[in-house]
Amino acid sequence: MELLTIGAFARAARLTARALRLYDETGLLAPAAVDPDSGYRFYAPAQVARARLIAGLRRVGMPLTEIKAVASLPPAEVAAAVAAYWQAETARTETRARQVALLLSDLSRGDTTMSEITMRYATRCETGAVRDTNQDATFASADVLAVADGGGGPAGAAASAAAVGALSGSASLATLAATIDEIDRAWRGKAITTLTAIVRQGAQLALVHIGDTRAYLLRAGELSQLTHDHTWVQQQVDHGRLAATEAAAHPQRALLVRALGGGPQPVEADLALRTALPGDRYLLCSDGLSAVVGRTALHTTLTGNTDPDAAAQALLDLAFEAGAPDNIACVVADVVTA
Ligand SMILES: [Mn+2]
Repeated sequence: MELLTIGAFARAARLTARALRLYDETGLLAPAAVDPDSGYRFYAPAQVARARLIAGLRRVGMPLTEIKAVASLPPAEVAAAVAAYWQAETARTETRARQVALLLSDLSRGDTTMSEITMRYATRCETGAVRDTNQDATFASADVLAVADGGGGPAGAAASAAAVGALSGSASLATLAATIDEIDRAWRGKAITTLTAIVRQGAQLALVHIGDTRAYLLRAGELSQLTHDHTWVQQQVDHGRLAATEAAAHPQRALLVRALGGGPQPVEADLALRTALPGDRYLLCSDGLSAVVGRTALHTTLTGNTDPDAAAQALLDLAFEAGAPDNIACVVADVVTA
């Protein structure tokens, strides 16, 4: 068998002489012979197939150690090994793509902590003890939390379901205003609904609010009400015409001054941008909870139940203890590190 010079072999294998020297040094492909005087490498024609395989694996980016393992397999097993390598590589790429997206999102808002966070959440949505139908709606995922309280006739239930449903899809901070506008126009003249929702992008939260559903934040042991009721009585309180205690007992306390579908003008939503901190707990609820369960009881219950599901259930139980005169919806969500 006639041996080939490194140059002739390189041409046959479509490789460079430099690559062949590297494969020799790393033990991937040893020459068939080395001239003891000149040090010239010589290859056997039968080595071309292995050299081409190594070159092909290098082109797809396989590390040298893996190439060594694949190239020493029986020829029948090589294809399956390459397929398995590519499957694993694709999964790694997808993971990296998600991490890059998170990193870019952190960088774009100047956040240097770059912690990955997520939400642990629980929801309750019940008709209560007095009403015949449930016109409240909830939705929760790691990225969207929402409660809505429909009204204005039998279509109220459909309106609240549509409002939380519109956010449940592909809600993003960029499209939030357009989504709100669409719901508002779709329901004008048909039914109205409140909406209090949080849309998360990384550690950035957008809180959007219309009506008398509420958002509360439990942070470092303190409970804050983040939303301002869009009710006629709250407006009277704001204008100094009514005391807060009178508002709570007022016969018109449920009268809304802003609601989705309320028209004729496009609705004005309150929007707040917040930062999600691990340890934060959000409560979103309808007036069926906040009107009958006082702030102190909310605070105690949220503090006393570590698990979101236990907290949501305890809040629901309190509403029932208070007679559950209205539909009750709540979402309890904890910000946690992923
Ligand atoms: Mn209600």
